[in-house]
Amino acid sequence: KLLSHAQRDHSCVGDPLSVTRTRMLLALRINVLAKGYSGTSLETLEAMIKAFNASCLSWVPEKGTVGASGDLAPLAHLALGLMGEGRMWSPQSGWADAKTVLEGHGLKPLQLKPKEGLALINGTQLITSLGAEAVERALSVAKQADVIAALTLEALRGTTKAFHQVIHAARPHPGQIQVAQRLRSLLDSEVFPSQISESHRSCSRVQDAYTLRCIPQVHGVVNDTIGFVQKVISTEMNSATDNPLVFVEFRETISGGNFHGEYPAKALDYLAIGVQELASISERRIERLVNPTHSELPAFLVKEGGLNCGFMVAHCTAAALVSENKTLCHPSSVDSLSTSAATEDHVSMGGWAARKALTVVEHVEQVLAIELLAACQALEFLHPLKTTAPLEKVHELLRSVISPWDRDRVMSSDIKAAHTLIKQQKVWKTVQPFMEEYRRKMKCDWEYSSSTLRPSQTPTLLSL
Ligand SMILES: *[C@@H]1O[C@H](CO)[C@@H](O)[C@H](O)[C@H]1NC(C)=O
Ligand SMILES: *[C@@H]1O[C@H](CO)[C@@H](O)[C@H](O)[C@H]1NC(C)=O
Ligand SMILES: CC(=O)N[C@H]1CO[C@H](CO)[C@@H](O)[C@@H]1O
Ligand SMILES: CC(=O)N[C@H]1CO[C@H](CO)[C@@H](O)[C@@H]1O
Repeated sequence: KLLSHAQRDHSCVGDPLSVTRTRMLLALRINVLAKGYSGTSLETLEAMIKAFNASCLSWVPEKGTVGASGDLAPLAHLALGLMGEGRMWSPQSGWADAKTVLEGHGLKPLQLKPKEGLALINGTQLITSLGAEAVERALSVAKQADVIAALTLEALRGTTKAFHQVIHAARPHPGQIQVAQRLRSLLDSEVFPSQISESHRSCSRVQDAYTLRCIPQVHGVVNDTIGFVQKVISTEMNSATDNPLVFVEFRETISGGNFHGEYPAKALDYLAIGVQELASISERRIERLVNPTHSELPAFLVKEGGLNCGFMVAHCTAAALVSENKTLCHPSSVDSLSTSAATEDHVSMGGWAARKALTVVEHVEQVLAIELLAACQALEFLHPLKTTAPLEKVHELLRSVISPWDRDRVMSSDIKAAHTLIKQQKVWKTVQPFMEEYRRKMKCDWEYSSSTLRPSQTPTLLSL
């Protein structure tokens, strides 16, 4: 009774989830029920799979879960559509009355049997479905951040000394080692000669500012953070998170607390905090690119500075996004408000953690898109000197969709186009074959770790 109440109570607010996100929500809910601990009938499960197969997707507002008794309100909306109530979307019908949409696909509305109401709505799938998207996009942007940072380093004529394997073997955090390897594979002039690097080989600079020198340390911990969060979210996605759980083998139904969202909530707060650092350090590199004192290039990367603002405003955009997302990194899971007349007296606020994490990841993509534009623009001023082969390819990739900044025009379409390249992982795909080539050539280097560090092996392989 309580359940049918919750299900029919339109207690969520806000914009509806996109249909792709609702589809993920439904997929994860099906995955939980398929584990067999929820006491649902096969018939109900199959009806849900049929709806999933036909992409019949309920109208689910995105706000309104405290992430403790599962994501009750959003999942109730998901169930409501499947029961033929409220609104529903399908590719054929668009948004329409749920019953009509189901019937249009030859599907019958769910008729819930005992316990099934609970089984449909008690679990952490909203947090987890949004969280999984945030993790996937974070994985993609983090790899590409290394490539974009390498471009900036070349454009600023930085040194690669700080990426030497022995430095990282002496502090062997896996992500740090990984990022340093990636940077070497993009910048090692022994394997991929760079005319730019050659042009300043004899300069007196010993070390660069932190935003260049410490890329492996800063991007490295982001890598490891994403790895940690990915593990938590994967476990969560493949768990029975409703309550009570039915154990057929013991003929027992036991009440527990698997619906509590603290695990994914904490992990997603941590994801936002981790990934945000990529934007934070990227914005500082953009500053170095547009500031002639640091770059020794034309101010704001444009000729005739009196007439053109160049990248001045794009830098402001990046700074604004970074600032917004700094606020969004305030952890939501440190909050808890008692609900359900003090029975559900500690909650995770994981729904907000997931939405925030996703927003931060999107913003990080946008800031890196601006750095990609600025770094490629900076390279224009170093022509005819060329950078390394892999980075030249990235420059070509960008130039295949965006022309150089000769004089002021509307920049938002450039940022959007660069953002699309990042979202489609094109920057990564462009350099991947070169990284593999490098890995083959430097087999020993790639497998270097602190345990194999011996004086005789030290800098023989590379003269970075
Ligand atoms: C759903 O689609 C999958 C993949 O096409 C298919 O194997 C499965 O039988 C379908 N399930 C139902 C219940 O229609
Ligand atoms: C879902 O989880 C919470 C925890 O048990 C529990 O209080 C409740 O019985 C379950 N169902 C609903 C509707 O809250
Ligand atoms: C996001 C990402 O690039 N993850 C990598 C972090 O580092 C580990 C260990 O080197 C890699 O296996 C991951 O692919
Ligand atoms: C609010 C906010 O939402 N911050 C920025 C961080 O990332 C999201 C995604 O763009 C952007 O929409 C915001 O602009």
